[in-house]
Amino acid sequence: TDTEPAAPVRETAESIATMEIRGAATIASAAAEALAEQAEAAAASGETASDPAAFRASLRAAGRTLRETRPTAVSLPNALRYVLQRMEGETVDELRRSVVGASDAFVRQLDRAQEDLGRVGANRLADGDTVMTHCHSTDALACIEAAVEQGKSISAVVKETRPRQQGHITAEQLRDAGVPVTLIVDSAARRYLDEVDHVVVGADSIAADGGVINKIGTSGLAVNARERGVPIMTAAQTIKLHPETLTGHTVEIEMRDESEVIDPETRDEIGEIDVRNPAFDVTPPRYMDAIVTEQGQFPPESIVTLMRELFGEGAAEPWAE
Ligand code: RUB
Repeated sequence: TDTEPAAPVRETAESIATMEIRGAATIASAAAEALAEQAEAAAASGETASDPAAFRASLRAAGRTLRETRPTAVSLPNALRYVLQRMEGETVDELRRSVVGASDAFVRQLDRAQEDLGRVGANRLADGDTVMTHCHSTDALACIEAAVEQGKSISAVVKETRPRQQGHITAEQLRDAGVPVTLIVDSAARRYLDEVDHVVVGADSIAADGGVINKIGTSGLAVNARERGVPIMTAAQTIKLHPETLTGHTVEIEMRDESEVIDPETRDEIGEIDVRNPAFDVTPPRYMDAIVTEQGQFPPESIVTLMRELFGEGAAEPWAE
């Protein structure tokens, strides 16, 4: 019953795995778009064009290929779930239209949610504030950009975020938004917290207990921010809520290759050591002041109520064979 996904799906999956496409929201919309491309390809080719069951199987196979790219950002399976649960129809053409329609609707909702969330988060920022950022989060940037659009003057201290230096992307985007940026190495964060009014980060997943899963280093930053008395917020659309954690599952933390940490050319000179490269960590809810979503802001400990509302019936895996 398995079908090889069409080329655009394989390309998107490869780009997610290699982090050419990265960040939880961006991964989610790329995955939804890839399913629409699979639907178009399957409706136009060979056996699937005239066989609704084969068409459905090819969409599920595409879902599995996309699901297997990276494990931590729950926005990816949430995107696949959204689109595949709306796949319906008797004929291949009906099925195709339902998938393409659901994919479009998902991407539109994602954009709208980010805008709404930005306005909510901007309310936490005051004119003249300096914010500190970690990694590159489009949800976190939406809050800062909305504050700037409201006429507030905001400046930023941007952590470079080893090993992949996503902080450079954040620095560039903030600069483009007219925000004065100071770039620092990660280990300088505590020193500069004294000059900062707010820490703003994103999330790859939010657990039912309010734990925030985000780029490695977020939890240390949160502990330091608390110690310095600097408020810290997570900007995360509700597609970052991790449904399986409602029933006690933990979120898998991606371990990436050691070549991101240590240059393979000089690796041999150091000889026999272990290198570990976890991409994410968990910030306990007590170190996070607020989770900002498109549905308002929540103390982390109360996010479970919103999760039950949104995923009360549990999370099916519509991509399963
Ligand atoms: C990105 C990261 C971001 C979240 C949120 O990690 O940790 O903070 O994904 O981003 P990576 P967004 O670079 O390893 O993908 O708000 O854009 O969804």
